[in-house]
Amino acid sequence: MKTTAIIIRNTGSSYVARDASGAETRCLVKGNFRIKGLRTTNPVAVGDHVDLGEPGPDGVCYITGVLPRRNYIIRRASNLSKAAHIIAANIDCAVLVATLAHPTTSFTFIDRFLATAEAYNVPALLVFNKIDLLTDEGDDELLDAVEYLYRSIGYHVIGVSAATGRNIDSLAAYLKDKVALFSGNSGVGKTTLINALVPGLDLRTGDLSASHDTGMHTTTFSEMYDLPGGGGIIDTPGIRGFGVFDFKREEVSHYFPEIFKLSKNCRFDNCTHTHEPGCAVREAVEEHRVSESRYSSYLSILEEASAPGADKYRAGY
Ligand SMILES: Nc1nc2c(ncn2[C@@H]2O[C@H](COP(=O)(O)OP(=O)(O)O)[C@@H](O)[C@H]2O)c(=O)[nH]1
Ligand SMILES: [Mg+2]
Ligand SMILES: [Zn+2]
Repeated sequence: MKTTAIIIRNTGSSYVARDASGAETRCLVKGNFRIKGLRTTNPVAVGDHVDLGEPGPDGVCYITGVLPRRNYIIRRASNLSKAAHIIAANIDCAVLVATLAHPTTSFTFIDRFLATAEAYNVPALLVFNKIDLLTDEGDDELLDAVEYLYRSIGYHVIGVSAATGRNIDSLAAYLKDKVALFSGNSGVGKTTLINALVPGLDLRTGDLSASHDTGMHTTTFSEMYDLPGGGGIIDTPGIRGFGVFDFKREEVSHYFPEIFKLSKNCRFDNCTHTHEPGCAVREAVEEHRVSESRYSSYLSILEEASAPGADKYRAGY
């Protein structure tokens, strides 16, 4: 008999899958489930729906097939490698945990995350944590302005405090029945938030050793935690960003929704919104209808996309 299950943990050589009854089984990969055109170091990832064969005498099953993925997020297997590592598959929501202070998340980092989510076609959620620390003069206005900026573009934004519990209920309501991937710089409170959302979990927080690695060479593996009301959170310890997506120069503007909308009014079809006459985007930046920080994030991704060799990961998309 064949069983379908979801991969909830990847421990390197083996996986843990959970079936519809909630039973967890350790399993191994049999065969090769490569994504066409993409060299990956792992054939199966957390979030994958898989077919399992009969368990052997030791209780271990073989994964005999991977169901088609709705989407997946990858990172480079290592800095120098051309191979990719699949971080997670079948994600409903990409959550960026950011902070306006202690530490400060840069707008470039936020915008790069949002553009990457657009490129992967995964809905994004912006969570500003540690709002209990916004006590300086002007802090409330800053939070309001940032929430207004991203909401006006169409993103969902929630300000929370994992420490005091403020707005954790709205976050839990939003995440209900979704599979959400949590990303963000170390120290922003991802683990504390996951603990607040999954009662009884008690993961270790404030781990300084993890904050020193770049996420490129670590052997930490993704794991999915069940939300009590349905759905799950995928935590990717040691991975700060949210996958890699190598943007094609002419497509960068497609991943900035407010810029993309305006670009229809540019004089030239192939306007890069950098120097061309009759550019509706630059006009909107000058008139403060597009935020300068968003425009400068756009320019920085555009510049990177124009660098030689920028397209070497695109084959699999
Ligand atoms: N004041 C305050 N501190 C927080 C909050 N959330 C997390 N922290 C603290 O921030 C530090 C880093 O949290 P952690 O969850 O380990 O961050 P991670 O690296 O993103 O997983 C810890 O000392 C937490 O206690 C919050 O909402 N308010
Ligand atoms: Mg953590
Ligand atoms: Zn333009």
